[in-house]
Formats: sequence, C-alpha cells, structure tokens
Amino acid sequence: MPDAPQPVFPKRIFSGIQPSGGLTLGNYLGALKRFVEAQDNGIETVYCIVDLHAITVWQEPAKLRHATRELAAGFIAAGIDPARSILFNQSQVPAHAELAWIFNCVARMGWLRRMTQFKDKAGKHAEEASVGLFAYPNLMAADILAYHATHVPVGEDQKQHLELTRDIAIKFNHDYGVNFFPVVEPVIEGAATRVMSLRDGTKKMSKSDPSDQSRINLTDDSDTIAQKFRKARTDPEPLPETLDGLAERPEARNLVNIYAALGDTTPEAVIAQFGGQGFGTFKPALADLAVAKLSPINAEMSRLMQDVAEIDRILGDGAERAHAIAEPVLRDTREIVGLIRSRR
Ligand code: AQP
Repeated sequence: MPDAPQPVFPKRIFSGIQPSGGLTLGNYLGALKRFVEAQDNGIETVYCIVDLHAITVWQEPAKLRHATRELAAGFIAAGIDPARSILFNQSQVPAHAELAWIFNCVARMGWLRRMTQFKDKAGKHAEEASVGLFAYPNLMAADILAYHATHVPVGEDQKQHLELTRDIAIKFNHDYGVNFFPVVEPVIEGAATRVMSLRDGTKKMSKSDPSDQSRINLTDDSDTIAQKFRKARTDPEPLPETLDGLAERPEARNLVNIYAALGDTTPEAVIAQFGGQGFGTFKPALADLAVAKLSPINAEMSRLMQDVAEIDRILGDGAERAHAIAEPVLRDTREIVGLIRSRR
C-alpha cells in the first residue's frame, strides 16, 4: 500500500525571549537581530515574550510587568513591526500552557534529565528548583508547536531544547499514528550564535549574571558601552593575522565575533582589517560600532516606554492573532488525544 501523503507545513518562524531581566547584546545578536532579518525576508513570523518561562525562577511581579513591556519595546525598537510580525506575551494565549501539559505526558523524565540548561541553572540546588524549571523545555516545545512553526531562530544555547522539541513531535506523531506536528528546524546562524561574557570568554553572556560588567545591556548609554568594552577582559597579544590564531583565545575571539555580527560582516573580514593591531586600537573601534548600532535602539526603547498603554495594546492585538492560529491546533490536538470538548 502506498504511504499516506505527508502534510506540507508552510514555512512559519516562531521564537521567543524571556522577560527575566533586560535585553543583552547576546539576546540582540543571537536572536533579535535575526528575528528582524526573518521578518524582512517576507516569511510569516511569530515572536513571543515568554513570561511563563520567566516565572520558572522567582520574579518580583512589578519587575516582571516592567521587563515584559521593556522587552516589547526592545523588539519594536530593533525593527520588529507588529503589523507584519505577530508580537505578544505568552500568558495571554492559554494554548501554550495547555499544550505544555499534554507534552508533559509525552516527554520522558530521562530526556529532561539530560538538559544541560537545567543542570546549569539549578546547579547543586536541583531539589529546591521549581518543577517549572525542570519542565521548561516541554513548554518551549508547546510554544513552537502550537503554531505548527517549522523554523526557530535561536542562539547556540537553545540547540538541545530544540532537539527535545523534535523528539516530542516525533513521539506524539508516532504514539497517536498521525503526522500532525512538524519536526522543526533550528536556525542557528551568523557570527554571534554564542556571545560570551566580557569578563570570561568561556561563559555565555547572560542577563542573570551577577556582574553587570559581564554584559552589554540594550539600555546601557554610550559611555557605559564604551567603558564596558574598554574594560573587557583580553590577553596582551595583538589580534592574529588569521582566524586560526583565535583558537585558544576565547576573549579575543568573542570580541571579533561581536564586531563581525554588529557590522554585518564575517570574522575573517574583521581579522583582515585588524590583524596585527592591539586591543588599544580594536576596542575603541568596537565600542564606536556598538554605540552606532545600539544607541538608536536604546533611544527608541526609551521613547516607546513613555506610552505603556500603547505597548499593552500592541501585545493584546498580537495575542488575538496568535490565539487565532494556536486554538485550531489545540482543538485538533484534543481530538487526536481523545479529550472530549462539548462545552459551548
Ligand atoms: N549570549 C548569547 N549569545 C547568543 N544568543 C543568546 N541568547 C541568549 N543569550 C545569548 C539567545 O536569546 C534568545 C532568548 O534567550 P532568553 O533570554 O529567553 O533565555 P536565555 O538563553 O536563558 O538567556 P539569558 O540571557 O541567559 O537569560 P537568563 O540569564 O535569564 O537565563 C534565545 O534564542 C537565546 O539562544
């Protein structure tokens, strides 16, 4: 008997960022900047401020509200057009939480125990971590699959979670004998898929790092950006003449990658320009480039934050449009699973 025809899932991009603090240069280069490129390529794009993920660790309610609105301002200031992309906060669309529960019953304990991000975040205190932090990747799978998204642009740190999303889709489809959820493609591209801390080139730049000097925040003013790059940890050698020379120099490699990503060029081109020169020349050039690229975003974020009612309106409108896509997917999921829905 010939195989049943496979459904074709039209290309749709989904990705999200947690409002667990301010946006960093890592979020901008690894995620946000690439979200804008995808939108501008004419692909259907759904972008989510994942507030339910943020509360997997304690968030002060007033700060969470502020961070959610500021993140929305950051998306728009960086170039996300709420008329062309769907921009909303996760908790306004109940499909995410409901599908996550179903996926809690699909994913296996052993799969989640292998997640390195949980190990990193819970550290030695795993017994005290929230159940939500452990089950976080199932909610992430629900975020993506509630939209039948096919492509997910993320930074390198999210690769393992996306592999889990694929495993959940495959197991669900197999267990229920359907071809309902797409097996998503991670899109991990560009010169800065893993921006590192300015204090330690072996650690990811992160919004929750206790040292503010370790990261560039999108809310930092020009002087702060310049000062942080000036003080960034480096070694005493000049930049090498070839890319191979960066292999054992994580801090130098990180700064070259940041320059390349901000300047829309390649690390090779940066080395061709600055090879043989010391950090006394390179760091000010990097700071100038960063200020030129980030300060218009910073200024626009401040302007948008003057009108939080408008930000809330944009998020509400995005949530309506997101709900219109996700709800039919949930309806079909309930049907497949055998959950009766007879309420009017
Ligand atoms: N340093 C980074 N380099 C490249 N990409 C990064 N991303 C985060 N940090 C870097 C990408 O940004 C998107 C949103 O990430 P997130 O804020 O939702 O979660 P996260 O990865 O846990 O980021 P943080 O800054 O480390 O947050 P905290 O400190 O709260 O845990 C993702 O696509 C991510 O890959």
